[in-house]
Amino acid sequence: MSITHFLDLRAEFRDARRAAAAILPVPYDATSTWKKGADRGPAAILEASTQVELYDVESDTEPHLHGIVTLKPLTVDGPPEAMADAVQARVAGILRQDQLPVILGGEHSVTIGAVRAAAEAFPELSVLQIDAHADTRESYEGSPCNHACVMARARELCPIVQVGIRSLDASERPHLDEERVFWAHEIGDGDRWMERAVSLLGPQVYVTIDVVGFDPSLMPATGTPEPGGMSWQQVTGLLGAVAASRRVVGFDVVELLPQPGDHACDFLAAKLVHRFLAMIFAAR
Ligand SMILES: [Mn+2]
Repeated sequence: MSITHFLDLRAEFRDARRAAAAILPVPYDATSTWKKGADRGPAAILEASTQVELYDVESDTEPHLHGIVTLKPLTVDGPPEAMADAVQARVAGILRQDQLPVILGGEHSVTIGAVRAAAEAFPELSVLQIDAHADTRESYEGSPCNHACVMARARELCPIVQVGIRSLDASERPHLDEERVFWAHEIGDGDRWMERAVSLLGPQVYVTIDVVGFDPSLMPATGTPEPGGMSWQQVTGLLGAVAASRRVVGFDVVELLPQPGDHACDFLAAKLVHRFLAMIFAAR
């Protein structure tokens, strides 16, 4: 099976031995609750990435010059626990090679293994989540590794910061550290919330971006779109502030549910990966 390389890079820029970043597609969708299809997300992002300009305007850089390798998709036929173990092993391998892991979901549960690997490699890790849902249920539909439990698992390992949140179960709220939750309805246009969010993060940061964090006017292509979400400027502004002042040790983009006939959302997700890589490399 031929694979689509992120940004359709020429061989010299996707040499595994020299790449600074490794893209790991994880087309997994077993526990999603409503609309299925997040398993088609990674392929859609890679396909759209072939149309993203290599030059990043805002940073005035070309992130692909650092080398970006696209790995073979990690496919797991099994429960989310098995998938989390498989992702953890693959991400640990990427980190051992001193590469920045970029995981393309798949449903949000793919983050669990990646955070475990990052927490093992980086003792001062924090996790920044951009999402609409708190994802802090202790267990859901019989599994502690369900997509609705991602941040409950992450907060067992390290400090977390949650941004864009606007949907959760009443039972989750008492267990949230509200100092570290940036509700969508309280995020303004200024930078103050952003500075406070970044200040709560430790020196090493793993970032998980559930595309439902964006407003559905911008990103309708996700399983449970929630109105009142974040803008492109808010999300990339926050990511830029994190990249500039913290060491980003890995990130993921999850829960894209590609819609036939709509390529804008696929492109947004691909561009988001490219922009974040540009900001991370520019800060090094
Ligand atoms: Mn989520």
